[in-house]
Parts: sequence; structure tokens; C-alpha cells
Amino acid sequence: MQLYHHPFSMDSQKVRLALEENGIDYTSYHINPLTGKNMDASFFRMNPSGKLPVFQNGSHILYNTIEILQYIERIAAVSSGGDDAKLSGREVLEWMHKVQEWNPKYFTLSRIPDKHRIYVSKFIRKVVIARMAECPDLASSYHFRLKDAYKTEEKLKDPDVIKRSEGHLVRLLDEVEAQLNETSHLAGDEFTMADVVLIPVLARLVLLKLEDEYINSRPNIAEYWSMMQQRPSYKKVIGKYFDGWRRQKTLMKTWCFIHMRSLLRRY
Ligand SMILES: N[C@@H](CCC(=O)N[C@@H](CS)C(=O)NCC(=O)O)C(=O)O
Repeated sequence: MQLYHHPFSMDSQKVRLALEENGIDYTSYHINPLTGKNMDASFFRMNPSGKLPVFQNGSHILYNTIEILQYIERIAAVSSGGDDAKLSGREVLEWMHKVQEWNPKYFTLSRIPDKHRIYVSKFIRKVVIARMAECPDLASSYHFRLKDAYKTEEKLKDPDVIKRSEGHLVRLLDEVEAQLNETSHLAGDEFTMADVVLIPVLARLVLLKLEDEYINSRPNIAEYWSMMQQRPSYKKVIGKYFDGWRRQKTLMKTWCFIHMRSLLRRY
């Protein structure tokens, strides 16, 4: 099994948490979307959306996060002797979809200073143009990505888009807070795939330094969050890259790469 992913990608974090929690071995390929590695023809040909993660088992390739999580559960059930009782039930699935419905894209981008965001997005556009020249047969897919990058910039100028995304997040967190008043985990008193989907959302808020506004202001979520951070899967998938001083190191590495390539005009 192969997983194409990156620590920056929230959906990748979800899949890696699920693999760790279920003790499933896989071959890991880091594809950094901020440096445009997802635009390399070898990856882009298999996945013309360029989005992460991509999960491959032989000839079976999955792109949708929830489908990948369910597939992982089935693999885990088969390897533990075909115990289907361990598969996610209705309530878990409902929470997975509810959390997954919140799209972090505009929320995240709107919290990054314009100067940095525009610099990175310009770099990525140049990478796409360079890859397009190398592989003209993929031109229409690359073109679609370019158009999408311009559309994203336009949308970020619309305050309603950001407001809607914030409103959606607040409603979701309020619902999670109410649920955590009843149960210790999101879909009951045990750790499930619903928690796997929620943890990266909370980690993203911390990465953006918004934990006071969104997490600490909700006591049940704050308590749940400190409990989740103790899990070995969290430490391996998220903590290793973003806890404390590591955050700076992880961001710096990507930033230096983009800066050097921009200076050298090597896309
Ligand atoms: N296909 C995924 C969504 C994947 C997605 O939005 N991935 C983001 C990161 S979490 C991505 O790859 N962004 C980089 C890009 O669009 O270039 C799903 O439906 O669950």
C-alpha cells in the first residue's frame, strides 16, 4: 500500500492517523503542495486534480478521504479475522461527514498574511506553467489548476466567502462542544474514525494560532484536545511536525525551498 501525502495537508493527516491507529504498514511518499510537488508529471498523471492524499493498493486508487478511511477500516477488520463489528456505525459516519463538510481552504488562506500567501501562490503558478511546458499532453489539466488558482485569489477578496467559512466552523465546533458534554469522544465513549477526522481540524486552528478563540473558549473541546494530543498517533502524524519549536522548523524548510527556487528562477 502506498500513500501520497504531506504533513501540511489536513486530509493527509486524517488518513495517516487512521493508518497509525489501526497499525497498518504502508509506503509513504511526501508530496509538498506548497512547493508544487503535486504538479510533478509523475504524480499529476495519476492524479490530475493534484490534491492530496492519494491512497493506492495495487491497481486500486482512492482519492476521497472518507472512502480511504473506510477502506482502511475494512483492511483492519480483515486482518483481525473479519470482525465487521469494528466498522464505523451510522453515528460515526454522520460525524465524519459533518466534520468533513467544513472546507478549511479559504479559512486557512485568509489567515495567512497577504504578502506570504501571494508569494507562494505566484511560485506555484510558475511551477504549473513550467510543468505544462514539459508535458503538453497534460496541458488541459494544468490549465484547470491555473484557472483554479486565479479563482481562489478572487474568492479571497470576497469577505462573504470568509465569513461563511467562519460561520460554518463556529456552528460545527458548537455542535462538537455540545456532544462532548454527553460523551468523552466525538461519537461515543471510544476513539473512532470521527475523532480521526476532527483532530486535524483542531490542529489546524492551533497552527494558525487561533486556539484561544476556537478551542480554549469551549471547555469540553479544550479538555478533549489535550487528551487527543497524548495519543501516539497524534504525536507521530502531527506533533512531530508542529508541536512547539518544530512548527517553526517545518514551516522554515518549505519557505527556504520556495525562496531559493524563486531567486534562482528554478521552477
Ligand atoms: N480529495 C479530497 C480533498 C483533498 C484536498 O482538498 N486536498 C488538499 C489538502 S488537504 C490539497 O491537496 N490541496 C493542494 C492543492 O489543491 O494543490 C477529498 O475529497 O476528501
